[in-house]
Amino acid sequence: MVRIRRFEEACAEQYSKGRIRGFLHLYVGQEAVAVGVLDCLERDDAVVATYREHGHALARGIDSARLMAEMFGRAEGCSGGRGGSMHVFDAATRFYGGQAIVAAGLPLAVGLALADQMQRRPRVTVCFFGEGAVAEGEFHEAMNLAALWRLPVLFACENNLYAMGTALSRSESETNLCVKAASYEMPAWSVDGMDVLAVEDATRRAMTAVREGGPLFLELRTYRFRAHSMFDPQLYRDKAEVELWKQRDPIPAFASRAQASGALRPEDRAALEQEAEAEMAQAVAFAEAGRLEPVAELARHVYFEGEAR
Ligand SMILES: Cc1ncc(C[n+]2csc(CCOP(=O)(O)OP(=O)(O)O)c2C)c(N)n1
Repeated sequence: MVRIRRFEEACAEQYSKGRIRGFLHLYVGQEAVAVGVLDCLERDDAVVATYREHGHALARGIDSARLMAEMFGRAEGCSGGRGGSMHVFDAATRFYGGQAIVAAGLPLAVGLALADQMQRRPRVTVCFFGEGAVAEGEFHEAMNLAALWRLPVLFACENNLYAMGTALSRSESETNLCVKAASYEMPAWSVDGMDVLAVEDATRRAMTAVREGGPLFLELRTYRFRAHSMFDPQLYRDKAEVELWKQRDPIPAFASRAQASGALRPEDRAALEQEAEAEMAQAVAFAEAGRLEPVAELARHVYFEGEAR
C-alpha cells in the first residue's frame, strides 16, 4: 500500500511538471482494495482493470520503473509507451488493462474466463471496475453471461461513491449493488474496502468459491481521497466528507493494527516508507532516461504482425 501511495504521489508531481500528459486518475485512498484482492491470486489468474489501475498493476507485480516509463510515454514502458496512464498492459503477469471506457473490461473478463473454461484451464479472471459501471449495458450483459455459463470471474466493484461528479443515488434507482448482482443469481458480498485484512479475507473465500462454482460479485466500499482526475475541481463533495474518510486511511489503519499486535515496529514502517520513496525516485529517473518511439514506427502494432497461433 505504501508503494502504491508513493507511486501515485510521484505521478502527481511529474504531472504538474508536465512530464506526464493526458489524463491521470489517481488511486490514493483505495490501496487496500488492490493489495487485499491481488494478494489472493495465483500466477496464472488474469486481471482486468479500469483507467484507475496503477495500484492494481503494482500489486500484480509490474515493475514500478516500467510503469512510470509508461506514464511518461516512453518505449521502455510496459505498454511500449503507447498506452499511458489509462492503458497499462502486461502479458507476462496476465494484466489486461487499463480500459478507458467505463465497463469495457467486464465483457473482456467474461471472454477470458470463457476461454479458460473451454480449454479447461483452472484459472480465475478478476475484473475491477467502479460503481459507475453498473449503469452500463455492458455490466448487465457480462453479469448475465457469466452467471448463465458459470464462468470463473470475480467481479470486484470498487464503490468509491462517485462516478466522476455523480453520486450513485443520482444515477441509480437501486443503490444496493449486491441486490443488482443477486438478480443474476450470483453470490454477492459487501466488504469494507478501507480494511486490507477484511478485503483479503473476503477475497480468499471468494476465489475458492469462484474456482469451485462460478462467478461472484464483491462490492468493496472505498473512497478516493483525490479528485476524479487531475482536471476535477471537486464541487460535488464537501471537504468535510473527504476529511472524514481520510480518518479511515487504510495505510495508518493497518499500521496501527500491525504495531499493536507486535508484527510491525515503528522503525520498520519508517524503513518501508524510505524504501518506497527511493524506489519511486529510481522509477522516475528510469522514465526520464527512456526514449520516445521514433515517428517512423508509428504504424507498428496497428495490425497484427506475425504468425497467428
Ligand atoms: C462509456 C463511457 N461513458 C462515459 C465515460 C466518461 N467517464 C470517465 S470516468 C467516468 C466515471 C466512472 O466512475 P466509476 O466507474 O465509479 O469509476 P471511478 O472513476 O470512481 O474509479 C465517466 C462517466 C467513459 N469513459 N466511458
